Order: sequence, then C-alpha cells, then structure tokens
Amino acid sequence: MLTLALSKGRIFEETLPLLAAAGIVVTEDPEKTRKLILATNQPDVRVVLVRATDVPTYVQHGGADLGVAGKDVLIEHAAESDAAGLYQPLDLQIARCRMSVATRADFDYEAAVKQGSRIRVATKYTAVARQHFADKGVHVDLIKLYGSMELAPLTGLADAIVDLVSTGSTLKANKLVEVERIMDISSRLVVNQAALKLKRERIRALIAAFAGAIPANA
Ligand code: PRT
Ligand code: MG
Repeated sequence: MLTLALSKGRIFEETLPLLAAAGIVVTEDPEKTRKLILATNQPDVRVVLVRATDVPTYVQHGGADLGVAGKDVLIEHAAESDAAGLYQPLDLQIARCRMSVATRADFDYEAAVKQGSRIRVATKYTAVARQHFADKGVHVDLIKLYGSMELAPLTGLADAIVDLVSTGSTLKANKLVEVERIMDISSRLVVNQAALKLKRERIRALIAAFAGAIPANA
C-alpha cells in the first residue's frame, strides 16, 4: 500500500493532475465526504487528508509514504524539528505564491529599516521572518500568530506582517501594502526515506510521472 498525505483545498486540487499523469484517480471528493482516507482507482494507493502544516510530520514519521507540502510549511517544520528522514525530490511548482512583508500604507518601512528602529512583526512564519530580518540586520520583535495576520497592523498589535501573498486581494481588502518580497513559494513532493527504500520501484515510478507533469513555464 502506498499512502499519500495531502491537505484539502489548493494542494489537493493542484495535485490531482499530477496524480492523473501517474494513472491515479482519487475516487472520492474531499469536499463531499467527511472521510479522512480516500480511495483511488488503484487498490494499492490511498490519500490521507491532513492539515497543511501536518503533512511533513505524517511523512517524516511514516504515517504516510509521500506528501505534498508548501515550501513555507517545510521551512517552519525544519526549524521546529530535525526533519530527518524527510526527502524532497521534486519542486512540483504548484500552489505558487510569495512570502512578503506588508504594512499599513502610513507606516514607512524603508525609513524604519534605515533608522535601525525595532520593528514589531506578526507572523505564522517565525522561522522565515527571523532569518530574513537577521540577514538584513534589522531588529524585530516577532509576535507569533496562527491566522488573520492582516489584522495585526490594523489593531496596533504589530508594525508589519510576514505572510503569503498570491493575488494581493487580501492585503488590498485590509488596506495593507506589500513592502518587501522575501521569497517565492511553491509546493514540493516529500517522501519518507524508509518508504523510498522499501517501496523503491513504486515510488520512483510515481516521482518520474509527477516530474513529467509539472506545470510548464510555471
Ligand atoms: O487553511 P488552513 O488553515 O487549513 O491551512 P493552510 O492555510 O496552511 O492551508 P492552505 O490550503 O490554505 O494552503 C496550503 C499551501 O498553499 C500553503 O502552505 C502555501 O504553500 C500555498 N499557498 C499558495 C497559499 C496561498 N497561495 C495563499 N494565498 N497559502 C495561503 N494563502 C493565503 C495567505 O496566507 C493569505 O491569507 O491566502 C491569502 C492571500 O491570498 P491573496 O490571493 O488574497 O493574495
Ligand atoms: Mg488557508
């Protein structure tokens, strides 16, 4: 049996065409069932639905043989645990977005950086943010949040946020401006190292099929 960990939503949707290229069709719709284990057209392949941030944990500890996780999630996971036994063979170029710094329009980020002011930064991505500001030599007070980061500058909780941006409409709706792009983000295939040895042929074939179906000019 081959078990693939996916999160509902964009990662599930954007992984479907890659699975199709490997001849795998998920036969249940995650939006229409409460089941957490989904069957496929192949009796020896199943999909388990987990939270996006739990995908690396499932794969690392063998709860799944493979999974798909965002670079954002993988960086934060590696900062919290040693991520040993987690192999990342492929950037799938799906669920693309960018990690950026955003502030209220009336906050002069460049001036604050230049003056060496201490900046209060709210984010779910503390590892990325810590590294980014350390590289710039900017002193920050990091405030860990688990969601709705956009609210932090609006309520005075923070001067800036570090968050994922794709269309920019969430920032716009909250009157925030993107002041710095930190990195491009996409999702990667992650594989349990022990599974790679034990199920080598099956997993290699899957990796090859996925590699051949990665969205072009993405
Ligand atoms: O939603 P949930 O709390 O269950 O978990 P999650 O948010 O981690 O999962 P999900 O499915 O929303 O995201 C899974 C992965 O998709 C992330 O780990 C990213 O790698 C990737 N991804 C790509 C995104 C986005 N684009 C994205 N736009 N993840 C989140 N967003 C959010 C962003 O945080 C912000 O709130 O969408 C909002 C901004 O979008 P725009 O289009 O308004 O700019
Ligand atoms: Mg989400």
